[in-house]
Amino acid sequence: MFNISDTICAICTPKGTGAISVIRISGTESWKIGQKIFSQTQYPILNTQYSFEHMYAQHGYIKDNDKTIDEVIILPYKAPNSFTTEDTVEIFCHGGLQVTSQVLDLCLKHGVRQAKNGEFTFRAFVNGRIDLTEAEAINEIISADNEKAVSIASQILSGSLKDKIVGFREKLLNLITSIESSVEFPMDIADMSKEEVVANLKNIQSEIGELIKDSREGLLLREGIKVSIVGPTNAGKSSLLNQLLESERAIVSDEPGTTRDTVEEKILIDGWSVILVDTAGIREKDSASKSEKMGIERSKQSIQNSDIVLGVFDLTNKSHDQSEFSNLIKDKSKIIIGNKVDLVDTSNISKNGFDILISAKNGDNITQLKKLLIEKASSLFNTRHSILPLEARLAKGGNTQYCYINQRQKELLIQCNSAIENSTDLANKNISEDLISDELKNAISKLDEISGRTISDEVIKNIFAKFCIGK
Ligand SMILES: Nc1nc2c(ncn2[C@@H]2O[C@H](COP(=O)(O)OP(=O)(O)OP(=O)(O)O)[C@@H](O)[C@H]2O)c(=O)[nH]1
Ligand SMILES: [Mg+2]
Repeated sequence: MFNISDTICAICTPKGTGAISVIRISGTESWKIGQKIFSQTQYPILNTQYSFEHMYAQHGYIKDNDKTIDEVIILPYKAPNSFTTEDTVEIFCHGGLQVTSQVLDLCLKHGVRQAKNGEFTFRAFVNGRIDLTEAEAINEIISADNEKAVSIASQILSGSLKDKIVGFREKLLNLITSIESSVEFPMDIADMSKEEVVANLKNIQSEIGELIKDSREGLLLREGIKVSIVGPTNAGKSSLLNQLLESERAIVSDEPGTTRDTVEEKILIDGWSVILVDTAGIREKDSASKSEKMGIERSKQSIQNSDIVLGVFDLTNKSHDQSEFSNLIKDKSKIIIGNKVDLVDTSNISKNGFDILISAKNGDNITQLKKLLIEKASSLFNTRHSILPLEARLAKGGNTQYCYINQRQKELLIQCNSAIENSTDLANKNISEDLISDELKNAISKLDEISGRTISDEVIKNIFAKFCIGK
């Protein structure tokens, strides 16, 4: 797939102008090439003799023979103490498009190959510095668009998932050893009874089951919590969307039925990624036009697809009846909002049935609404671990680490658990130990695909293709 004996190089910083750009060279030839193209600044006072040293930054010039290309800082790393575990050189040059590509071209001229997407991380993986879960976490950190997604990925990068997978693997291997030795030495006292084997398998299965169950939460944190703004026409839904976004994103008008299609926007509230969906007002279909009816159908669909519903009602409109909506949103986590509080005398309003009274027009109580929304969002999570502060997590019997698996890992864990289930069935039916241990080996092979211990080139290619060049 990738030739790992070549020396490779790439620009590691984003394309464009900036204060500095970083060019990384990795492989056996990297120090030799670095030394060829770099000339150290002469410091007469220090009178130093220049040579490359691990993690010792030097100031100087990148030169193509006598022609100076740029003034730079160069930083060599000696194998195995680098990102890739190979000899590596990083050049910090000025961040112009032209100058950066000239430095890169000079490296290429000296026989280095341009790195492909994710090739540096791939080397860190094949050279055993990180496993595949950690490689995937690096890419997640780079692409994360909210604080929570970064925090999940950093936990995994620090080995939280790797440790779990290694733990499951060890337990399954021990069981295989125990089962196989009872076949080879049947007269010996088996170190585990059939009941014990089954109980152990059930434990592993349930630990894996927890990881699978919690993956939904990871998705909410990574991709954002879907919040639909629904209610009767003219209640102020689009005004609320605009108020939350702090921009005039949706059309607001006093004409009922203004919003026809759903309008979706992502915002960050307190480090949470929230996908807000403004919907068409729901009213009797008889009074709605054909396109509005289609919009109403979409609103209903949006309610089904959302994690939280904001039900908006106009406090000045007596016909805004919440009961009509109660069926539509009964199974949903929701906040019922009385809007246009600026137009009513609050002493005459019964707060009954409303969680909060706001003015979407002038922003009254919007900060409190955001707080309520975050409380609702937090309640979607398993209090045992997740995003709670460490102390709260420990108080609930959770642990210091949490990890949310991605879709690829989830599919493999489901397959792993079904192989464990099969082996439990076989054990319960007293079917041959060989078949039981074959199923357990199959379960281990799924764990090995997660960590990358054994995995097809095709899957590796797909994973690293998602990385950018230079990573
Ligand atoms: N005074 C006052 N007027 C508001 C408030 N919120 C919305 N309005 C007004 O109510 C009218 C309807 O507002 P929209 O935000 O378009 O209502 P909507 O629920 O999106 O309406 P549809 O898209 O037709 O379903 C507009 O004239 C807004 O200016 C509020 O809090 N106070
Ligand atoms: Mg609207």
